[in-house]
Amino acid sequence: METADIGMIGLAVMGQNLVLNMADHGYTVAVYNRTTRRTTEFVNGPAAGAAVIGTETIEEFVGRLKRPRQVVVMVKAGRAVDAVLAGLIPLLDEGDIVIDGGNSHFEDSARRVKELRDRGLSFVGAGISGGEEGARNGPSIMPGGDEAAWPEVKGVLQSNGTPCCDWVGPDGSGHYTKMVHNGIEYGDMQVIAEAYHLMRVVLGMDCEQMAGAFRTWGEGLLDSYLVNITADILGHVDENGEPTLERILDAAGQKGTGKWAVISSLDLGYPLTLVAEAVYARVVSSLRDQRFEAAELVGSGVKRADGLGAGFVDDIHDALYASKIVSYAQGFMLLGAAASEYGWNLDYGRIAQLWREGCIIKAAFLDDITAAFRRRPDLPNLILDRFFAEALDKAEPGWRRVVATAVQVGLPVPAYASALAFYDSYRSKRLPANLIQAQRDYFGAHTYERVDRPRGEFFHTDWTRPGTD
Ligand code: NBP
Repeated sequence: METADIGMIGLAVMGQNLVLNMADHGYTVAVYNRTTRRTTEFVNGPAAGAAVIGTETIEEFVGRLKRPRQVVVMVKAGRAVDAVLAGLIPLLDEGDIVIDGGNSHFEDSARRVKELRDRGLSFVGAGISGGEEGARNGPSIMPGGDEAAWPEVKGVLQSNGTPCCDWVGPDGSGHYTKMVHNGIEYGDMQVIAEAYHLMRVVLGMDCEQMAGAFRTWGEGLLDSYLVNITADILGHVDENGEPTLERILDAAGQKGTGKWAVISSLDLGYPLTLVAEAVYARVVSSLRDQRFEAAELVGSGVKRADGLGAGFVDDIHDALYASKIVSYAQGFMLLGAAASEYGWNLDYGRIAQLWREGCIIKAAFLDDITAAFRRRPDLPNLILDRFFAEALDKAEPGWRRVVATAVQVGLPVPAYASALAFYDSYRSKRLPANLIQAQRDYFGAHTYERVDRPRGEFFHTDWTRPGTD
């Protein structure tokens, strides 16, 4: 009976494409899906003629795998993964390896690493990005968990020929990195959407003109997958020759990984403000009926601004680029905070390279991030790197003009504005937090430190009796 090098559980869009990719690279893959019809259709359809073995039961599936077994699980994150593991684990033997390639929460992955280790098995939580196209032709893969498994699974995970898969670290660090990637993806999409909104409303550009602007940007500093697909989207016309984009309802969906990143940032006490704004912008967009009611009641003040020349398109470019730098600076800060909290030793320059190809946030810009971390591996924030400091300095005038103009005409730019607020806060020697401390001390005797005393000495004032400390 023919045996397989590796097994895949879960044959929805990601599982199917990963199987075809592995088969292209010389691996024989056994496949299993809860609903057998999906397996049959896949084996007789897209996988016909490929080295793919369809199985109908989990027992048959496990029996077809070479030992030590390697099983990739590609099902919906959460309970489905636990359900699959509950059926799979009792059939496995010591030394077998399970790779969860779905968008699992990093805490679930950390738990599963321990659970499988206790049973003599290895668990790898591997975040995979790139969607259907990436899965088929070479995704970005962020594996973490039981490091002993890495030499065993490295071959197949890196087989798609891209450098965008390397070991991240222990526990749930692979899925944490994927979560931050997804948060950054939310941010990248929002900063692009704000540029489109400004061009469309404030400058009155049509889709063809906007497509041209994005196409030009995609050849420069903003060279990235998302900017390039935005040019394609803007250039797409329907059967009547009308822009397809204009027909799409302006209410954005989400699956939750951006929210997870923001929750983690709050838990760790680190700012991820641009991603948070991007998540909330989707939420506000989805409140469409309320937006209409409010527009009727108080009016929608957005208007085209006069007197803005072609230079304003360059300003928008600079606002986008600067905001993107801030977003990545915050994302890498968060990775650093997680590494300290969970005891991971992460190579940030390498993580930037994992995102360089194969994933949704792939961009030339990631090479600059790798270079910054190669210059200083413990860089606390990209803004402290000379290259990015200079880039922000150069972009700042246009960035400010864009935010100021948007505020004046009433067009929301939450990502650009919050990024600018973070940039201004982060480089402030003095913030108004002294007043916040005084208020806290006034109403709650929370005490405060003083500028003229060493850190760690705490003072309390009786604020109702002037002249006392
Ligand atoms: P889905 O996330 O849509 O999940 C569908 C798969 O999960 C099917 O194979 C389904 O089996 C299986 N499944 C479910 Br639902 N509940 C199950 C259970 N209790 N036991 C066993 N199997 C169960 O698939 P996908 O879009 O291919 O994504 C797979 C993973 O990859 C997810 O974690 C996703 O977040 C992640 N991801 C997706 C993308 C993307 O672009 N789609 C990109 C990157 C990562 P059935 O056929 O019997 O219902």
